[in-house]
Amino acid sequence: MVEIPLAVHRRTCPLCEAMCGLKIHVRGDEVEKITPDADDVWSKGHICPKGTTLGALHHDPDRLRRPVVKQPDGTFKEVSYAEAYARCDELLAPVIAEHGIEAVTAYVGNPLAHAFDLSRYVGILIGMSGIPMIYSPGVVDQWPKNVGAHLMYGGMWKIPVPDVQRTDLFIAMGANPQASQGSLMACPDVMGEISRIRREGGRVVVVDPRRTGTAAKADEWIPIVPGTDAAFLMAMVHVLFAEGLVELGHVAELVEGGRDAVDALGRLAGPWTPERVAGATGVPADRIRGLARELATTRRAVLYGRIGLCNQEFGTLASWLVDVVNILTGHFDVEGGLMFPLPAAWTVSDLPMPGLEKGAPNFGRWRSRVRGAPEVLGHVPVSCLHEEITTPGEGRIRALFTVAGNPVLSSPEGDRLDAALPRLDAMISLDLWINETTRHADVIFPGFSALESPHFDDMIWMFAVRSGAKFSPPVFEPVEERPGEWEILIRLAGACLGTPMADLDVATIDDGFFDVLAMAHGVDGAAARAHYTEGGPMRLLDLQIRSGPFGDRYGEDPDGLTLDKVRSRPDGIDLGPMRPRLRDVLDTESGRLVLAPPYITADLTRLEGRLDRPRPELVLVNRRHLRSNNSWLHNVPNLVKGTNRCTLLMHPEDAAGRGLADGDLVRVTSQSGSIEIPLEIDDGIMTGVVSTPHGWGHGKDGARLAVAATRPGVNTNTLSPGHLVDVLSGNAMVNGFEVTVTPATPWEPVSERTARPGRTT
Ligand SMILES: Nc1nc2c(c(=O)[nH]1)N[C@H]1C(S)=C(S)[C@@H](COP(=O)(O)OP(=O)(O)OC[C@H]3O[C@@H](n4cnc5c(=O)[nH]c(N)nc54)[C@H](O)[C@@H]3O)O[C@H]1N2
Ligand SMILES: Nc1nc2c(c(=O)[nH]1)N[C@H]1C(S)=C(S)[C@@H](COP(=O)(O)OP(=O)(O)OC[C@H]3O[C@@H](n4cnc5c(=O)[nH]c(N)nc54)[C@H](O)[C@@H]3O)O[C@H]1N2
Ligand code: SF4
Ligand SMILES: [Mo]
Repeated sequence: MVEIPLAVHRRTCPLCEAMCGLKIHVRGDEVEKITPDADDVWSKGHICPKGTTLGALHHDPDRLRRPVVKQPDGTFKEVSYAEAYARCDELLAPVIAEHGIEAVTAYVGNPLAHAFDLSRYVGILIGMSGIPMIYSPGVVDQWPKNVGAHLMYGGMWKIPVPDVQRTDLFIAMGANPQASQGSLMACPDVMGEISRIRREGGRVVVVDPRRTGTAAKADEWIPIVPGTDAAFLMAMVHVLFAEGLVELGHVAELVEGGRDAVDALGRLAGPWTPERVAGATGVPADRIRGLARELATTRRAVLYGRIGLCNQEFGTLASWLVDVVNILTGHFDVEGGLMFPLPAAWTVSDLPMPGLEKGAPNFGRWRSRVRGAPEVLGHVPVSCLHEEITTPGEGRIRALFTVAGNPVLSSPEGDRLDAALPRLDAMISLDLWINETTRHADVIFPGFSALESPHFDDMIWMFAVRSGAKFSPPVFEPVEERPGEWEILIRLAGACLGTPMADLDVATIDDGFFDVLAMAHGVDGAAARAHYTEGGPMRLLDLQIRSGPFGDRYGEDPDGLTLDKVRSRPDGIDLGPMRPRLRDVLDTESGRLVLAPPYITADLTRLEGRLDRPRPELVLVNRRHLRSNNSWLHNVPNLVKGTNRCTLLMHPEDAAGRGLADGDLVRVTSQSGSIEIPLEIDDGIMTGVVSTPHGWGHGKDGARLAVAATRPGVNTNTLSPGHLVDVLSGNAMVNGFEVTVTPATPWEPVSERTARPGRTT
């Protein structure tokens, strides 16, 4: 027998911001194993359990390989692309003819940030089709940071990141890199950096209602009452001014309004003494003072805030204050502090959003039809989507595109969206699986598996602690010749304009898109196109690299980067650590940093109201786990085996007070809904706080996720009240809302200890 030779491919894992280099060991068509690539210039051998599952994802029999169309009996049938296109035309035409493009919207999900074809070409779907607005999980994630960046630095994606590799004091609030591997802070092996900081005599502090995996490896855990971080940080600002610790360094000369603006902020912080906030935050006044002093007097130090500070009642205030505290203590735009990364390939997201190019917050330019929610940076809360589908009247949403998303599980009130989706006249999805959301689609177009796709991280380098570039060619050719998702996106845009999908001249539109993006970066598109024999995402990526900050500008700088050069270095190219570049970054109307945008500081009045509000007996916060990725890795046997991770964490005192025991099935109820979930007693969570993971709630009829269905878990977003948002950004407050916990269904023995899958009601 002839032995099939082993091939080892090097590529970057697309699953999270750590961008780990992997070695894919392939024999024939089979992935034998996946190991870390120790030579990867960026990750140097770091990897997590998810990275080793790209083979399982590729081989997953449930993964779609061909388009599917919903049949009258509700099942899906595999069809040719031509048939799928025809069905889309048939579905979209009457909706648009009768109700206009206003009746069409799209939901674009998280994997876009990791997939350069999707994220770039979704711009065509949105821009060309005339769809007036779209929905995304950005408002259950980082919208507060976008608002702050827009107002302070003049661009919603100008988000500074902690230089964690060169700092000696790392204070993390509302972030758990032990699970998430870092967020809006792309760094390989954040936990390794945390060990390094401590080994070298520095300190790591975690401010979180839960003693997370990160807190367990830190020097100190400061428990904080959910939703009170802004008050905690205002008190830190107070201390900095009161004790003469304000020192902005070189940033001082770039602040709009200069010293007066800084002084005005000091006056604003006057009433916010640590004593005043101690009760509400649960953090002793001395500890707030101590931390402010420590941050101010440590030369290389940084305060980092992430999703726990965004997905909460005062998301924008809290996120803004993280930047402010770093700025006031001289830890901004300097080594070891908060800095602005420099990606080698610019991204589409750095283009100004129409209508928001510069100037004052022209938010609230329109409102959602049903709830009247004001638009912020083009978005309204994603929880509006279900009512926009179900509420009759002019402007009702009748057709929906979903691109790489699962809003039934990931959006607040996802259960209501689940009930609303069957009311659509047309639903067309791009996804690799029939998930809880796409099961409602009329047509699903499959993407390629990660191992069938070329890869270059799109937005992630915008948040990377070092500049660099890595390109991974596909490991496998797709079994059949089929169009990339970018092409489907273009064809769908055409269909919205009345051109049958099959007839659309994709190449011409692609050329036009290329030219527009080239022009925005000072390149003559037509001349640049002469360099290529083929269009599509690879051509665009080359443009982005060549006209980027390290690029060769099509020959002007022969030493500059091109995609070919990046490709010739399969272990990646390191382009060095972050450098101070605030002056280049600032793009506000005055060209200066706006320290205290009035739009944001106006919300301090609301925060004051929070201080005296009685604390509910129990509030809910969310968590992530290393072996999970939002909603979509639960079909991988290796990632879901072992103990059930979809549990409610509760402090032993809270459990005892309710007569609950570990493993009991409990009912959690909020003002929005209720779920049943097994209880896990844990002294690592504050009293008065319980925690659930999101992304569970599988096992729904019609979804095709056989493994996930055996361990479905429950959907925590059934509990998330859609109307609870951070008012400045519209970002969902999925953390810190009140819940009650009682024994579940009385007809079941509550003391039974087996972890049972939960149920949604
Ligand atoms: N309660 C609560 N809710 C939350 C959060 C929370 O902390 N708490 N977190 C929020 C956050 S931060 C996020 S980002 C969202 C995530 O919300 P979503 O983006 O809606 O959900 P995902 O689970 O990431 O679903 C991604 C889908 O994309 C598909 N996919 C993967 N790769 C590709 C590809 O290459 N092409 C295509 N077409 N599809 C692909 C997967 O199969 C999966 O179905 O959830 C949010 N929801
Ligand atoms: N393994 C894994 N990795 C992931 C993901 C995943 O699902 N699984 N998702 C990816 C995505 S899309 C994102 S956006 C990132 C998110 O990455 P992170 O921001 O690190 O998110 P989490 O791990 O959820 O940690 C959030 C922490 O905030 C705490 N928290 C909740 N409410 C509050 C509060 O009011 N104040 C404070 N101070 N803390 C609070 C929670 O207890 C939790 O420990 O992770 C990414 N990486
Ligand atoms: S940490 Fe895990 S999921 Fe993230 S890039 Fe690395 S291997 Fe992939
Ligand atoms: Mo996210």
